[in-house]
Parts: sequence; structure tokens; C-alpha cells
Amino acid sequence: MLFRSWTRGFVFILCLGLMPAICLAAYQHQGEQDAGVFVFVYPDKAGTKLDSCNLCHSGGQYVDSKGKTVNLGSCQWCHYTYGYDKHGDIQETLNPYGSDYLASGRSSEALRVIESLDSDKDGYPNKVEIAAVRFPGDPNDDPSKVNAPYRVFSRENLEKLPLRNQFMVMNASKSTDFYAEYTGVSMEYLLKQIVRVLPSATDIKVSAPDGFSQFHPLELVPDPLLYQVYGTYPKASYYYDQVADIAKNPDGWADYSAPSCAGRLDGDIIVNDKPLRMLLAFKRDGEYLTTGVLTPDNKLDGEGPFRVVPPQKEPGPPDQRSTATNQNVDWPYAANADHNAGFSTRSATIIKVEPLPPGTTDINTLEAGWDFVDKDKIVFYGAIDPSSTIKEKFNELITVIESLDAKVFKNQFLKSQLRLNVRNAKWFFAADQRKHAVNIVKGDILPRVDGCKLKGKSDANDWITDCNVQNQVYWAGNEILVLLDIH
Ligand SMILES: [Ca+2]
Ligand SMILES: [Ca+2]
Ligand SMILES: [Ca+2]
Ligand SMILES: [Ca+2]
Repeated sequence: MLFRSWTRGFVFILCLGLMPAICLAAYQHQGEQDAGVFVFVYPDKAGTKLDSCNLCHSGGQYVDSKGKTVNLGSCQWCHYTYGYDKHGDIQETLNPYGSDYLASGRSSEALRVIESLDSDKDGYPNKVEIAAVRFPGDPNDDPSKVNAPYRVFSRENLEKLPLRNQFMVMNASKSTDFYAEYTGVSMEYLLKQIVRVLPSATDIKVSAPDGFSQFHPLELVPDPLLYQVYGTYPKASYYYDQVADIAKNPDGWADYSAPSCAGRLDGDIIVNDKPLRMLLAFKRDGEYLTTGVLTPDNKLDGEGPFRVVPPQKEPGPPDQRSTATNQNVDWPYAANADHNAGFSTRSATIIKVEPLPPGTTDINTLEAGWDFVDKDKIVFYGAIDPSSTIKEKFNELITVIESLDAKVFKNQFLKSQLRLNVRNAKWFFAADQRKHAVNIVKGDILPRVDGCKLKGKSDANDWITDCNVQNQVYWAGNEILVLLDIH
């Protein structure tokens, strides 16, 4: 993916300093060493959320020209502070764990040495955090946190929602520009009506399994590099030029071959049924998007099953490739042109709605990798309505209890009693009586399984005597409790 021609979206190459992880593909090409060191020392953490830029690099924020604070994820923050030209100080992008790693010699030995430290000072040593798949450089993530609420959708699910067709330009910096008609669901509709984002939500981070990721604020911000989720995008004209047309000129840079281009003339106003919006697209000119695959040289080929498509904020013509020697054309490469294609995540499988609700952490997105691409699935998680996750967790807990050997209970009746308590809590939650559900979890479930957690052995009012089983039920109940508190 390093060789995608997405200049402005191309932040990953810059995260190479230390142990990138979302930048996986990048470090493999650029001789980056640190991610490999981490996976060498912690082989079972390969592909987990720790195997990413975020392990050592932090996000950041800056105040724009209008006084508004803009939050950036680790890769875009790196780009902002360090720059494509490496003008900045890469160390400014390091989190406390990354700094400790660097200070200790930046080697596998260094990772071992800093295991006993609590780099981010959240009370949990690095070793304990890594074992629990929690970030050792982020004080807001620790082993007590539970997975954030999530929803998984298949393409079939999305096809049943109101769909939009958008004919638009995809303007790239280096690769071929093209016009096409994308079909999909408005991202705003999905977020508001289907996953129901919490009032606290501010932005989304879209990721693909090749390591590419993009940050989009929900509301419009003045920064031309940030494409907002909510609201409409301006109407555009159709720009046609024979010199640009790759079908007419071997040195051209724009592809006008899509069926939806037929009959259009240079200068025509592009009319869509509805105003342009950021789309979660799954079709292009009537065909399902070509499923993304990683080529042997680590490039992403294809764009499906889902592509997040932002229209241009400042409509303009497809401009010449940045790499072309002949810029003496009508539409030469313009660095400040709107290269929306570079901000369009191909084969998107993960949409994180930020900020994470209190008490929650990033879900382990390992499963939402290539497997999701192959199964036409996408996951939303973070600041979203937790209801469906809570229901699932109640069901899981009931299944766990049913599967337990009656011998781990203090007496033969307590297994069915514990199961009944969980079912009651679930019933109240489903009946929209969240408070009752919380009271049951707090008063009639957790106290029956908390001795081992509190004192290292089962206590007088515990129903389960075996500590391993107790802990399993306790943490499952605690997870439900944290999720019930999200609103
Ligand atoms: Ca820590
Ligand atoms: Ca931490
Ligand atoms: Ca272009
Ligand atoms: Ca107890």
C-alpha cells in the first residue's frame, strides 16, 4: 500500500520512526525494525491491536486557524508534526512506552527491560498490560477496561437500507483519476439511525486490513485535509479533456470509461438524485466493488467489499499526476487541489466511533481483518448504542453458566439460581428498565462471584467456589455492568 498514489492520505510512511503497527505494511517495505522486534518478543500479540502504530506513537491535537481544536489519530498526527519531509521531531509523536523503548536501546532486550515499568503510570506494569492486550503507553487503556460496544454488518444488511447513487470524481495525486457512480449508504444515516452514535461522538476512524486508516470528523471543519461525515458536499461539474483521457492519450491521467460517464460533456453540471454525502459504498457502476487482496509485494488490489467515499470539498478537475514530467497541460498537478481519492479508505472493515465510552477500550480488531473482507463484513465500534452488545453479553453469560459443572457451585440449586438472576437482569434491560438490570447485576450476580477477586478466595456469600470459574463469571458480569453505564 505504500505505493498507492494517495499523497495526502499517505500518512503511514511517516509513522516509520518507531514500532508502527497500523503502519504494518509500511514498515515491511521501508526496513522499519521496531514492529518486528515487538512481534519477535511477543509472538502471540501479532495482529492484535498492540501490533500497530498506537503501541508507541500517540495521536494529538492542534488548534486550527479558526481556533477550533482538531484531534488526529497517531498516523495523521505523525504526518502533522513530523511531516512528509521529516521536518519535525519524531520523538514528539512517541507515547511514554515508545519513549521508554527508545531510551532503553530500541531492541528486543529493551522491551524486556521495560516490562516491569509502568510507562503510562496507570497503575499496571507494561508486562501486565501487554498480556491483557492493553496499551502500555496509553493511561486511558488498562486491563480493567472492557471492549467497547460494537455492531457487525454484512453487505446484505446494508443493502436493505436506503441507498444512494453518487456520480463523482475520484481525484488522486499520483494514480489515475476517474469518474464513477458509487452506490451505498450515507455514512451519516448509518451512524445516526442504525448504529446510533452517542451524543459524545466526535469523529470516526476508518481502517482497512492493509493498515491504511483515515480520520473523519463528524462535523465540517475548515481543514481542507479533513472530510466530514455529516452534511452534504458541494455540487460539481464534469471535467473532460482529451489530453487527460487515458483512452485517447497514452500519457493521460483520467479514466472516463465508466458507463456512467456516457453522454456527459465537459462543463456539464453533475446532477445526482440527492446531494453528495460521504458514502459507505459497496457498488461502483452497478457492480459490487472488487474484493481487496494483498498482492505479494504488499499492495492492496481492489477496493471492496466496502469503500468509504468522500466527495470533493472543493470541486475541481482531475489534475495531472504529481509524478508526471509533463505538467504543461490544462490541469497540471496542483498540490492544494482536492485529492479526495487519497482520503477514501478501500476495503474498509473497521469504523471506530470516537471517543471510546468511559471504561471501555478498543475491541481486538484482529478478526476484522482479511476475514471480514472475504466475508463482506464491516464492524462499527466505540461511542455507539451498546444495546445489541449488552444483549449478546447477557446471552453469552447465560451460556457460560449453563455449561458449568454443578460441582463448582456451593450447592446444587445455585446454578439455576445464578442463571435465573442473569435472565432477570436481561429481561429488565430488554424492557428498558436499565436501573433494575444494573441493580440485579450489582446486587444479585457480582456479590456471588467476587470473593476471589477481592480476597483471593471465595467468600461467605459466594455461590461459586472455584476461583477460575468465579473470575470468568465475575469479569463477564463486570463487562455487562460497564456497558450498562453507557448512554
Ligand atoms: Ca501502565
Ligand atoms: Ca495503559
Ligand atoms: Ca489527479
Ligand atoms: Ca461475595
